[in-house]
Amino acid sequence: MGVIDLRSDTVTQPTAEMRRAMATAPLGDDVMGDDPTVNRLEEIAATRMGKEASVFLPSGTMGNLIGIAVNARQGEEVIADSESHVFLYEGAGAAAVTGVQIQQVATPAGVMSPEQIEAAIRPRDDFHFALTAALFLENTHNRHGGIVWPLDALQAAADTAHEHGIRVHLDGARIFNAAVALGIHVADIAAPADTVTFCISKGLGCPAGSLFCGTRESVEKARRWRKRLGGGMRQTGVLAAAGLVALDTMVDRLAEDHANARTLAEGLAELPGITCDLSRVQTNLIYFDLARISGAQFQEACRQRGLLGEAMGPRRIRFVTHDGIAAADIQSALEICHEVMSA
Ligand code: TLP
Repeated sequence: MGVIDLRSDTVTQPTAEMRRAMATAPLGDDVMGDDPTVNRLEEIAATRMGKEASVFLPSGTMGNLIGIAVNARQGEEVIADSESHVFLYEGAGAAAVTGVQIQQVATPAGVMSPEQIEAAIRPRDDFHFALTAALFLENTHNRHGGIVWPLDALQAAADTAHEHGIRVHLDGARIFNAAVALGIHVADIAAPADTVTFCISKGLGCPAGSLFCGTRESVEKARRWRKRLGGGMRQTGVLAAAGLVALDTMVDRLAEDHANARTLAEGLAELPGITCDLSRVQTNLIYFDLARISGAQFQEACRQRGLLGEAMGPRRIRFVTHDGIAAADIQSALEICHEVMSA
């Protein structure tokens, strides 16, 4: 029996069509601007996001770091959710590389209100404070359960920042999941933000890559930062080719991942010793809490039975659905979890 890997949507394998495109893509030296496949992906990504330009990056982490570097200067501050990826999971890049401080704002469910943003903005006329340069938002919000920002809340948050002369960066690692969940165009979600990054290496199934999108000026700055960070790659059309296929063929099918996640979450919520807030299961992530055993014990007991998940806290587990997971796998996963919780 094969392993059911629900650790992340980053474990997805490129599809046969991607592999064919990767094998035959026209290539060039992208640092010189010569890779036609990268250039095409950057053009299409920018259009999809409704922005002037975009630049292809190795990872979402670099995208967020560049989001900080482009939107804030050394000694300034950005506001971000206390559960955000940029704050928790990026090796303190903001502090270590850009000299920018992150002010954390705790939100009940991943959606920051205009009042919270206003309260977090530092007074400009008092030199005790760092200058607030940017607001970082995450959609879908990973640690808050893959929740989708309601569009009006996103707009209100960005409006509040802009009214105070503060820029907005959107970590849209899973922005296509948000668009599919809301049934709207992805550009409508990107619109309130000045800069946005999205990943092709997660639910869209590519081996690697993220795109940073914004005005031509922001993207030019981003290109300089990419080089500085050692992210200037050469014949990267091999990766961009997969991205082009992903944008054509892998977006609509995210609805399947969402349906599988829903089935899985509903089944988990019925198991003894498991609590799962179903209201937060809006896309392909499922977080749940364990009453009797630790996350590490649960993870190990599942692993021994061929089911992989991630412990995200002492008693918290995350499962992620993706292209490599079929409806039948969801039933098998539920049987394994039932067995583990009954043992
Ligand atoms: N998230 C990964 C882990 O790092 C936790 C995952 O498995 O979910 N923004 C968000 C919202 C993300 O979830 C991630 C990756 C990133 C940025 C970083 O992307 P990469 O992994 O390409 O650097």
